[in-house]
Amino acid sequence: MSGGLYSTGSKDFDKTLDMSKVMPYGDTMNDGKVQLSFTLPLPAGAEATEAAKQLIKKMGLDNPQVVFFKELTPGFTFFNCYGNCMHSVDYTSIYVPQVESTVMTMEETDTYLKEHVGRPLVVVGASTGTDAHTVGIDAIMNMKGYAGHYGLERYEMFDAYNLGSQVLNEDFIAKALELKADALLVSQTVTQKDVHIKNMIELVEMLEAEGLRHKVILACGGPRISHELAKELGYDAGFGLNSYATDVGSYIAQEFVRRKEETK
Ligand code: B12
Repeated sequence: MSGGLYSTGSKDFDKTLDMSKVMPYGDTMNDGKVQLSFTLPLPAGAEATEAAKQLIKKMGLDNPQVVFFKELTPGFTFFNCYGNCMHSVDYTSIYVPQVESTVMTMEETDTYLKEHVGRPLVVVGASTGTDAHTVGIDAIMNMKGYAGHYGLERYEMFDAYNLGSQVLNEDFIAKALELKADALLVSQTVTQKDVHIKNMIELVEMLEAEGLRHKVILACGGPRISHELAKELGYDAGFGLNSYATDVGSYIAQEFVRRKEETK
């Protein structure tokens, strides 16, 4: 994955920057400037502006400034503001578990699979349970792709099946068995009342009961999914915001080969 610890372009800009005390950047290094916006149930005017400033101070920000306000509808005023956040974070102590694979292009993944596996891998994906959001799984799987990244259906060395949304775990597993899936991709968008957690755990339990869990690469994704959460729930990998077919395609290919080598 891109970025990561000590990927610090800002160090080139300011060689004296202390990465153990990172503060927001506005106009000058370490000025602590943050922008925030909110609506107060007050009519526009000097008193409402003062109320906004007092609120910003109570949030712990120094030097509150209202740079824009507009009464949206009588009695409700929207504010754009600045303030200085004088806290800092220690970037050098941050560790975020991430999927361990090297991101390859579609062509590189196809070549890698031709060389190391010699047959297309079967990938079955769906937005499962009650989740009706299809755009995320489509972004990963659809032929036409998303944001300049072709989906897995476009890859020569993946046989990709997108089952769509609201696919029950039992139907998902039945299809995986029928198609002899090498990898399963679960998309979860709605997280209200932790519905995604229950659904994702249920799938793992059902796969275990069928004796299938260790036979497939099980990955999940969605706007509130992290690799850490995925691992906690019994998945092999998790992909969050701004992930693309190249990320998960590379991961599946490399993980499949890793397991193949391990069982030799
Ligand atoms: C479009 C949309 C809908 C459409 C969905 C249509 C469709 N065909 O998909 C409709 C109108 C049906 C809908 C319904 C609902 N929605 Co809605 N919806 C959205 C919206 C506006 C956009 C989602 C989207 O398409 N994102 C674009 C895609 C590309 O991003 P993505 O899903 O994050 O996918 C990327 C990554 O996460 C990752 N990824 C995703 N899946 C996977 C899977 C794998 C394997 C991998 C590797 C990666 C991966 O890769 C993708 C590309 O980078 C969001 C708000 C928002 N702006 O995000 C709300 C939102 C998701 N919806 C929400 C809600 C609450 C609902 C409803 C419950 C509303 C209601 N009360 O009825 C219903 C739920 C219906 C249901 N049963 O699921 C909330 C969810 C809040 C939460 N934390 O749970 C949101 C955040 C809106 C909000 N702010 O309240 N919704």
